[in-house]
Amino acid sequence: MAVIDSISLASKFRGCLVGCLLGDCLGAPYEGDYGISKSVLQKYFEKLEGPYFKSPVKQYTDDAAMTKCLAESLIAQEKFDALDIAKRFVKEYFNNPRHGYGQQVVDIFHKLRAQKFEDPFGPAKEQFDGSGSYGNGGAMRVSPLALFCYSNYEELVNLVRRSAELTHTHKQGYDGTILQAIAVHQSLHLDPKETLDVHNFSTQLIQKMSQIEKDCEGLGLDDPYPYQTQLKKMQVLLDKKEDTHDAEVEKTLGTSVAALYSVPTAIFCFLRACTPIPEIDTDNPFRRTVQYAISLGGDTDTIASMAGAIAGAYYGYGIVSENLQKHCEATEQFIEYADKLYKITASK
Ligand code: RVK
Ligand code: MG
Ligand code: MG
Repeated sequence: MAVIDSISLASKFRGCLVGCLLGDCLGAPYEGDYGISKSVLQKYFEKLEGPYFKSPVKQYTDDAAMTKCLAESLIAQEKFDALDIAKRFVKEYFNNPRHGYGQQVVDIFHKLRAQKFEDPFGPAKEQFDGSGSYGNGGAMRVSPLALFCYSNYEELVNLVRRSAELTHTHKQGYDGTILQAIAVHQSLHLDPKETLDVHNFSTQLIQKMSQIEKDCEGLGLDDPYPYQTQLKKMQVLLDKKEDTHDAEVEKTLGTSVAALYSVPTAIFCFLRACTPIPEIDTDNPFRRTVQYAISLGGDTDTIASMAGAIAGAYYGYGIVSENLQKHCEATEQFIEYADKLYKITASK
């Protein structure tokens, strides 16, 4: 297994899952807000970061709850087992239905339980009159699978799509999940001690998505390549000399629960935050990523969680402030998942 020169891969695995959890926990209080004041957010982070830990601990939402299910299944089965994952989603939901799940996805959990898991992929196909969900629920939970498939890109693409299809059968739903997983995967393979080539990172994503989106060629769709379109818009924003206003980011990339208007936004947050951002006062690019993602408003828990997972996979666990971690419910549990997934992946 390849080892990143200056940082251990085990640290990157931890960074990814802790980043995912932290973005969810810290972003959740702002979910659905718009025009969030940068100075209020600065104070929020300063208070959380210390120097001393002060309670309360922030609760996670559906994003981390479903990530947990996926991690636990991969660890228990040591393989991708769709039926086992579906059962864990359902059990987790009925144990704690108040985790702020997407409005429609809960129908699937009820149907899966009613049909006794006869066809784990069946109920998702019936969502939205058969068109399937294009929400970001597949993408928000995918990190453990990106870790599990560290050494096998082909397997990653195939398994990630199947993992999404348990709840999201709309092409934009599962392609957004694939894009998020590819972004995490690319981050895992890069050395954070070398300067991040932002343009190359996004160009590689566009190239990979051209393979994923090619099955819509010739179907007469308005835009058969929606993710490539969004990623190209993202590149234009990143290449701009002057600073991009938040309103322009929100208008161009989006901050909604739709995967198409949130996954590229999360990737943008990671890439933009590797250099300083006005009104975000921190030297720590991981914290900057999460703080910036929340500042854009809208689906803050999910965008911060996805951006946090990509950033954590790039920088590694050592960059994540201890006090920020202490403010998140289940940090220890997520570290344990990362370590177990690393062991499984390293032995494959
Ligand atoms: C609340 C029309 C569609 C659609 C389609 C819209 C949590 C619906 C997490 C739906 C995440 C919403 C988020 C979410 C994750 C999707 N036609 N509208 N074909 N497909 N929508 O229910 O797991 O926060 O308005 O499948 O993807 O923190 O209610 O759930 O932010 O997207 O929810 O889609 O949601 P769902 P999800
Ligand atoms: Mg949530
Ligand atoms: Mg959300």
